[in-house]
Amino acid sequence: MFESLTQRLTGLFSRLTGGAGRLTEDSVKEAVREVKRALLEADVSLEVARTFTDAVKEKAVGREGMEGVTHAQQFVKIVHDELQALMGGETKGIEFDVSGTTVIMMVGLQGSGKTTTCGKLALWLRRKHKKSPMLVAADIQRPAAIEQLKVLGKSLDVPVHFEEGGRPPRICARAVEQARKQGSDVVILDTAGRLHIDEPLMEELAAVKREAKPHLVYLVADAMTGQDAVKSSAAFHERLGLSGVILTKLDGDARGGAALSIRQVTGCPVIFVGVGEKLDALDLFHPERMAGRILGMGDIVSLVEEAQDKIDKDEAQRVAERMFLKSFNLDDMLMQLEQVQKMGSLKDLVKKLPGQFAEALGEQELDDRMLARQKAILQSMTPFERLNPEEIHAQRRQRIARGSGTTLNDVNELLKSFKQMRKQMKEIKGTLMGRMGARQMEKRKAKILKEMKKGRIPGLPGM
Ligand SMILES: Nc1nc2c(ncn2[C@@H]2O[C@H](COP(=O)(O)OP(=O)(O)O)[C@@H](O)[C@H]2O)c(=O)[nH]1
Ligand SMILES: [Mg+2]
Repeated sequence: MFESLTQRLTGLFSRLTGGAGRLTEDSVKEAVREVKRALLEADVSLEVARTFTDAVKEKAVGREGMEGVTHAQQFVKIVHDELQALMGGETKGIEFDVSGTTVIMMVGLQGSGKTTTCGKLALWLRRKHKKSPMLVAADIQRPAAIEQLKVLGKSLDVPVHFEEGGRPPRICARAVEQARKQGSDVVILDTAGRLHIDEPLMEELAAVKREAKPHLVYLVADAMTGQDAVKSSAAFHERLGLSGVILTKLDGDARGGAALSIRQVTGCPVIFVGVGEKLDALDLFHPERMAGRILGMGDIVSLVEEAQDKIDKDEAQRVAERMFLKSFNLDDMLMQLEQVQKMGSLKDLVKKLPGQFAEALGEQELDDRMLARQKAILQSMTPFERLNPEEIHAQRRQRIARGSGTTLNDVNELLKSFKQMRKQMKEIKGTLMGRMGARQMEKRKAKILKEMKKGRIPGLPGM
């Protein structure tokens, strides 16, 4: 269904990937033009295509490079994410009514696949949600329509409510009553359609909505009709307030433009797609999967995601390094301790650190009680002492130990590790300023990590 779009974009991206790798403003321009052309070919309206490509362009131009990812691959990822957003972002599914009986009204033009989809939906609800649905024949203009639904109900073993004569709104309201009595938890109303939208049809549907009070109103639209499906969705939505759209016949040679534009144009999400004539050919609509299918480049998307992940980790590391650059005193140490405690147990905190830090620390070696002890020692110091650690001589240490309920040895240990940490931070600072190689940086970091492992607290990342 999205074949032409997929092929075009895939071709475009392979060309980009084969290039020098750098995505200049000019190459973005060209790529964006290609995307727009592909969208128009898929029968997306000019306006939607323009809005879409503008968003892509804005996100792509000036994007910084990532290690291990070409600019073309980044561009694919941007297009992917924008496609997903265009189609509504998340899979919506069905929300059932708390009353226990959910009434779903199906509307749509004649031949769109309404009646077939009523049957498919009944089957889907029974299979996925263990529901006992009831079908209601509300299309009474054509006797064949009632018969079609009856046959469908029989083949699925689903009860069908029908009445000879009478007004559709009353029939539907009575059916809902009946369903509540007999314990059908979903009622699906198969309403009449016309070849074109006209006022009498809209009047009738509005009356059904008023009297049967459906919880959900789904428009069934034929994807093969492309932009016409989008236009009729907008018209039905304006008049009836749709909960969502079911796009049928996506298995055919539909160019897929409708699936791309309906959300953008009507504000209504696509909920299901029909992908065949058989009764099990109904799927929830997954914008993300659809975006992946359109691009046919799932691997690239995950590759870029991984790279992004790595960048986030690098950022956390940079924050840690920035911490090391400060001139470090006991007040800082106390503040960090308090932050650690505020953030919950140290074990939880470690889980949030980049893998490298977490590994080096080793969960079992962390001791929250030690934190509490160190905090008590620091709090028993005077502000002067915390700012001037070298002034904390023997007598003061005794006092601090007494005041914090610890031993002299504990106080000595804390001051020793503080001094070590400060020394290392000075070294790191020198390293950074002297622009030493990455390997040496790694060594310093490993040393600090070793300190952390012993329960001493240099600047933890993210604080
Ligand atoms: N290929 C395909 N055909 C479908 C799909 N949904 C419905 N149809 C066919 O579309 C035609 C009209 O369907 P019907 O349910 O009678 O439409 P209604 O007039 O809206 O009730 C029938 O031949 C169906 O088999 C679909 O998802 N894929
Ligand atoms: Mg029908």
